[in-house]
Amino acid sequence: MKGKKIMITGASSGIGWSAAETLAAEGGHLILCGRRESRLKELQAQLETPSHLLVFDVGDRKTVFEKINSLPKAFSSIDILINNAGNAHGLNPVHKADLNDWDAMIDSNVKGLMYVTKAVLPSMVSKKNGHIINLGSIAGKEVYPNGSVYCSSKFAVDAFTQGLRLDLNPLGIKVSAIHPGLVDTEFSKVRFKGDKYKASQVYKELTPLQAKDVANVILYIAQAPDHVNIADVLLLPKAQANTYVTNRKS
Ligand code: 8X3
Repeated sequence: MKGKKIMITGASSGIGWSAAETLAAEGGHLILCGRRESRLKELQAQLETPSHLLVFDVGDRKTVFEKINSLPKAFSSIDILINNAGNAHGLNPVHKADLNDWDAMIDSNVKGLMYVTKAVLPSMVSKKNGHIINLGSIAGKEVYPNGSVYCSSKFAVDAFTQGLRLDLNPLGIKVSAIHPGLVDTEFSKVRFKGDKYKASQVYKELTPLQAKDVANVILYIAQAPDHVNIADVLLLPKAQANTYVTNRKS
C-alpha cells in the first residue's frame, strides 16, 4: 500500500471513513471525497500519510469531472478507486414511495458511482494498471420487500461491476466488489430520515458488522498479489443468513 494513490468516495463517515484510516495505516496516500468538508478535514487531521480532499456530490456530473480533473499531480495518477458513496432513502412499497427518495438513490448509488469511475479511468487506462473496488450490498444480490429501488440501485452496481471487469480485462485493470449485509453505520439513520428508534430496530438483538470489518476486507482485496483478483465478496454478520433471516437473541 505504501505510496499508492487511493481515492475513496463517501469518506466522511462509516465504511469510507474506516477504509481511509485502515489504508492510511498501511501507507496509502488518500484522496478523500465527500460532501461534508468539515468531516473530511477532521479525518484528514488524524491521518499520518499525505491526503487530499475533494468536496463534491457524486451525483453532480459536471462537478465530479471538474474536481477529479483538477487533482494536483501528486494525487492525479490513481492506483485504487474505492466507490463507497451511496445510501438508502426510505423503506416503502413502490406505490407509497417518494420519488425524491428514488432520485437520490439512483443519482448517488448508480449514476454517481458510474461518473466517478468514468472520471478516474483515463489515468488507469493510460498506465494499464489500477484497481476499482465497488461497494455493493446484499441488496444487490437479493430483493427484499419495500426495498425495490434501493435493491435496483445495488443490482445496478453489481451489473456495472461485471461489465467493467469485462471491458477492463484487456487493460490489466482489476475490478472487485464487496456486498455487505447489516453494517452498523449511519445507513439506517439516513434511510429512516433521522428516526433513531426505527434505525436501532434494524440492528436490535444481533451483532451487526462494524465499518472496520468491511474496511479490513477492502484492505485484504487491495493487498492481494497483482495476479489475484478477489472479484466478488458477500460479507455478512454471523447472525444474518440473507436479507430477511436473522438470528436475534430475543
Ligand atoms: C445494506 C444492507 O440489507 O440493509 O446495503 O439493504 S441492507
